[in-house]
Amino acid sequence: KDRLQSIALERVSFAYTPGEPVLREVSFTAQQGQTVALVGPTGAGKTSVLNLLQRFYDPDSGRIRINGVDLRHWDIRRLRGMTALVTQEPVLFSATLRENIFARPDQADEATVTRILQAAHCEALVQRLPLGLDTHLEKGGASLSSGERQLITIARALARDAQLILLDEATSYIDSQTEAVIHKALHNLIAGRTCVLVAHRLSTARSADRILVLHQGRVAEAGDHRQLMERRGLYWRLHRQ
Ligand code: DCP
Ligand code: MG
Repeated sequence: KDRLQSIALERVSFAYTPGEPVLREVSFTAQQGQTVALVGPTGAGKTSVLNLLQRFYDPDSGRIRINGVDLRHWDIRRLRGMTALVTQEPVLFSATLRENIFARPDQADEATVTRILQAAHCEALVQRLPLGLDTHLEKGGASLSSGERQLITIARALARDAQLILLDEATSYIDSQTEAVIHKALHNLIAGRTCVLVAHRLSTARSADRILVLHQGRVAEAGDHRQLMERRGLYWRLHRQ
C-alpha cells in the first residue's frame, strides 16, 4: 500500500477559461498527518485546489507534488486509491447502506463495522432505518438528510482507510446539533491523516496546522489560527462578520 508522506503545491496557477485565472501562484505544503484548511470568500478558488489535487485538471504553471513526485507522473488509480473525497453532495448508490459504506461488505468483520459506525457517528442513522445497515437506499439516499449523507461519506472514507482526505465542507444550512455531530465525525476522520479541507465554517479551520486565506485566487494570508488572529488582517475580519 502506498504511504503518503507529503503534498506540495509550488506556485500553482490555473484557469478554466484561458485568460481568466482562478488560482495564481498558490503554494503550500502538508506533511503526513497534517491538516491544511482553505478559507476565503465564494469564488476565491478553494474547490479548484481540490479539483487539481484529484487531477480533474492540471495546473497551467507551477507543480503539484506528492511524496516529491510530480502529480502528472502518478498513476491515476494509485492516486484515487489513496484519496477520499468528502463533499456535501455525495454520490450514494441504489444499494444497501452497508454496501454504500463498505466496498467489500463480506470482508468487513463485525468489530470493524461497529468501530467505523461509531467513529462516523452513524449509529443513530442505522437505528432509525427499518432494516438498519441492510436497508436499501432508494434513489441514492433521497430519504436521508444532507447531514446524514455527509456522515455516510465520512464512514466510507474511514472504511477505505484513505491516507489523503479532501474535504469540501457543506455550505447548505444544517442545524447546530447536526453540525456538532458532523464536526465530531470529521475530527475522527482527520485524526492522523493528511487533509486538505475547504472550511466554510471558521470553527472547522481553527484547529488546522495551517490555514490559507484565499482571495481572488491568491494566498492572501497563511498561518495557524493564533498567528492569523494576531495579524488582524483578512482572517481576523472574517471572524468579525
Ligand atoms: N469556475 C469555473 N469553472 C468551473 C468551476 C469554477 O469557471 N468548472 C470559476 C468560478 C469561480 C472560480 O472558478 O469564479 C473559483 O471557483 P471555486 O469553485 O474554486 O470557488 P470556491 O470553492 O472558493 O467558492 P465557494 O465558496 O462558493 O464554493
Ligand atoms: Mg467551493
